[in-house]
Amino acid sequence: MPVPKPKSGPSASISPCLGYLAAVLREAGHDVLIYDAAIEDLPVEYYIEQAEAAGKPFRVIGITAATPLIGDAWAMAATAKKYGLVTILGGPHLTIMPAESLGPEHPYVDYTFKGEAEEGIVAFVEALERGRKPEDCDIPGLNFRHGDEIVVSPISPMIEDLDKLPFPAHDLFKIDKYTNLQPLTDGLDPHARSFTIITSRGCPYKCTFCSKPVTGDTWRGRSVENVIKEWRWLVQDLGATEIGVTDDIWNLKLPRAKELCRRLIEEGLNTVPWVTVHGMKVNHTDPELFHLMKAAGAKRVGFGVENGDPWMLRNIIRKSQTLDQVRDAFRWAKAAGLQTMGFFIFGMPKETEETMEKTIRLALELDPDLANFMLAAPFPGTKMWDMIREGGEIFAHEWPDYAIHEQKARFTMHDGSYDPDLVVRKWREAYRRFYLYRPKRVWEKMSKKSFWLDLPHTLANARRFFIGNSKQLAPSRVRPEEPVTSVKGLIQRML
Ligand code: B12
Ligand code: SF4
Repeated sequence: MPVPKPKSGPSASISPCLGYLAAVLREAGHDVLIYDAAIEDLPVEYYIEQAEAAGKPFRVIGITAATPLIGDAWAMAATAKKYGLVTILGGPHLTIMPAESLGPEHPYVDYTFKGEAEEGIVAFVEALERGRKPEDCDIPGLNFRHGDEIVVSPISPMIEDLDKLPFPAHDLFKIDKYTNLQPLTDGLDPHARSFTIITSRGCPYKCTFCSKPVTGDTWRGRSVENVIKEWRWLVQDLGATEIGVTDDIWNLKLPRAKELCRRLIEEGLNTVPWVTVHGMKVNHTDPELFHLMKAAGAKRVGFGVENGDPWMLRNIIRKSQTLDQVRDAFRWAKAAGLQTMGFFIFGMPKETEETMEKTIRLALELDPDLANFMLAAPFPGTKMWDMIREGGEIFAHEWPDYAIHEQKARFTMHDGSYDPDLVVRKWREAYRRFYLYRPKRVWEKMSKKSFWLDLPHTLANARRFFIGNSKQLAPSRVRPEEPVTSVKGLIQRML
């Protein structure tokens, strides 16, 4: 097939699930190709046809998807089906909604998988190899059609001893394409070779916006030695220049977190900067941890702050942390010389102008290097989804509406306590007040070389954050919008 003109892929981070699944399959003797649509220049057909031409056609395609990307997963499965591949979908969305993708509108999906699949995927592929139907092989987590019925099996058991797993197949990723862990890392190094590492799985907390069926209620940590071994591979053999720790909560056990830092220092692995991509839990920190992290090479730490109102934190978000703990963590991290990121959520149920104002003020007070204000999204499988289904209405009807930067008011509540348009306005105001209305911050940003190198991207982001478009308002407030065609126009609109 003709080779399409390469597109320049956006920066993205290595997906641990693809790495782990590829690793166990490779260990079991299978040939594996990792295709990460986020960075690939060529469509998946190209690789399928190339393998066919080489006389080693692929037989199975496994596709992973979080909720906002499920439509892309369906499209890829449909493409692969045209070439006769067996298609299986797994990942967060399938763990929560295993049956949806097996409905009659998705005939190209053969199987879905619920839960962790390091054991299941190997059993699945081996069944096919032996000419057996995987559905006859009693594979926990595997879901399939049986006549007109959809059979959903119990979730695959969580892997207790993570040290038994091979390291993710980091070497199978096109690492030159992963130059930036994700937008939130703000281009620590625009030419980085950015790897990710996951030192633990799961989280015992129960935040209401979090997809708990995916993370599980328990925490399983890898041993420090096992983590160090993988870290050494990344730094010494694969030339990592930036590492993202992507655990849900890597610092749950404070002594273990400190031990990991000490070992990184002892091993001389502290030369490569690392960041906690997904945030640390503030109530499992102390000043010593941050000093050790700094000495161990950490550059930037993120914290889930979520809201500035103690009642919201306790009763609606159920974050199990206090504002004092938030303040302490930021103070200690800054004192240790670490850059900080704060994650804030706007528009949880019961949110009012006053609670959102408190969130903005808290962000200004904490003054992290990066603040990320997110609009609350009621993902299926969360407590928040239940709350809104009981007492409100969800506007987001398509799964892509749940994506990170789709700035829409996604729901309202029937008791009249919630104004979705106000939520969107306050959320935009948060960005303006944090990033624009403080001359010192604007100057800091503009004096960095990376700001000018990344200007087109920055302007595109600014336009989305500060202006949005008419479709991004709640249905009751749709207004016509004039296009912004110049920097001057952009600044005028922002102000
Ligand atoms: C790392 C991470 C990221 C990284 C992604 C890195 C990457 N390229 O994959 C970044 C920071 C970019 C990110 C972004 C987002 N994330 Co995120 N992220 C995570 C996190 C913390 C860890 C994921 C992970 O690597 N786990 C370890 C691996 C080994 O487990 P796993 O991914 O679940 O994979 C296992 C199984 O699911 C299964 N499996 C997975 N894929 C497949 C495929 C097949 C074929 C099979 C058979 C099995 C299978 O087997 C795997 C091995 O056991 C999870 C939380 C969590 N604990 O899952 C949230 C999580 C996945 N993210 C979430 C969300 C909401 C997002 C965002 C949408 C953020 C937002 N609010 O808008 C964005 C969008 C991501 C996108 N483009 O789809 C939600 C997803 C909810 C949902 N319903 O989809 C989660 C579950 C967080 C939460 N608890 O709510 N995220
Ligand atoms: S602390 Fe993080 S991972 Fe744990 S439940 Fe809350 S949001 Fe989810």
